Amino acid sequence: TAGEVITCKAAVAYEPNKPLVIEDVQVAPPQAGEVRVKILFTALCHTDAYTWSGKDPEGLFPCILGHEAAGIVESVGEGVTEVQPGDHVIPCYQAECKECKFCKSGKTNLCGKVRMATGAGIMMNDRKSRFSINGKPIYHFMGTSTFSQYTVVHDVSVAKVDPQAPLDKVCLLGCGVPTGLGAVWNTAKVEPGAIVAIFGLGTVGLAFDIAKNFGVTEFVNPKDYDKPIQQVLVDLTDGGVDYSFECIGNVSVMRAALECCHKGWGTSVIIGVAASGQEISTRPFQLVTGRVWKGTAFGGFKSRSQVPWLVDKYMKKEIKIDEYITHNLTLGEINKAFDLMHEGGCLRCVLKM
Ligand code: NAD
Ligand code: AHE
Ligand code: ZN
Repeated sequence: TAGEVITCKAAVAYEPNKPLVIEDVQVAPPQAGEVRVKILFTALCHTDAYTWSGKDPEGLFPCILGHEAAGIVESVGEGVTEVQPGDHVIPCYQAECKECKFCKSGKTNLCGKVRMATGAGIMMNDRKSRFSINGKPIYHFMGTSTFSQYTVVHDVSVAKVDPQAPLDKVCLLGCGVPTGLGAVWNTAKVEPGAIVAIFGLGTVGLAFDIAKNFGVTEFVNPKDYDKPIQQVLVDLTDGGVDYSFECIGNVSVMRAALECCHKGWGTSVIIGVAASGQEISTRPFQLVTGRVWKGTAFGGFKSRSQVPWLVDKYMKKEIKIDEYITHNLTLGEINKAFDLMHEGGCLRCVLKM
């Protein structure tokens, strides 16, 4: 089928918040610098729900959402050298070209090469989509669009991984798990013994028993107190936490996460994605007195270089993935999977394509 249009099933978001529709979509062959991937498993991340909600300024409709997945290369376009048909891969919404100003800086994992295109739902080469239904284009999403049995990605947006790795598990290394791990290891650089506060135990620990398996020792419910949560935490920790992480996308919680940090050194990392128009605020005095406010995308990991390394770590049982997967459904059940996310009834749900 290389060089030919493939017709396959995909979940199409036609309008904000309207149920996704499973459609037969046409997926064009990969052009120069592009890779067509047969997606075998995809998980759902809250960011998919966020864009679907219509609050993402980069959200475009109709589109094919999805960015946490794993699959096998079906065919490659001209000039693609780093992957070939049959390779097992994880699509990477955060690209890594190794030659742009960002990649060469050594200071960030953000890559500039295809960012304009991935934000505009198109491919760099001809500024068009590779997805269509009866000739009508459907936008890409985050350069990945994994809610489709076949997708086309830029070659700088795909990581080749160990073919022995179970794709129904390592698909989570496309977003959620690296983001949490990297926020701790790369962005905050948390040291052993540090006091850490996590706001939003969603995928990373919704149920108390589950969070305990991940090493959480105390659970504080803001609703159990009259004082603001930042004050509660400062009192509980002799002046504040060493590190805090906001994993919700709520700007008032972001403020609390900064303000519960210890004077002089406490660092707060923003992971949650907040809607268009939302802004963060605090008294500048919070920063003057040594607190640090940071953010992270994909946990600061360089995607193509480090996703294969994370897969190897999982294979050596040095990082957990299985524990995050609470549900397994099929592509046809995708709306049910989003319902589960919104009801808070799951951590990650993996869909078999
Ligand atoms: P999730 O839905 O699994 O988890 C969110 C959790 O926050 C839920 O358990 C929810 O109950 C909890 N929550 C909501 N409001 C709360 C409040 N006021 N106080 C305390 N808890 C609250 O979502 P997820 O997939 O883990 O993603 C979390 C956030 O991180 C989202 O905003 C997502 O878009 C973002 N995200 C960012 C990156 C990045 O690279 N920066 C990567 C992945 C996800
Ligand atoms: N279009 C959104 C951007 C949302 C956002 O910040 N995305 C994160 C990844 S979330 C993954 O679940 C990210 O990588 N940001 C860096 C980038 O280049 O997009 C908005 O709100 O505008
Ligand atoms: Zn995500």
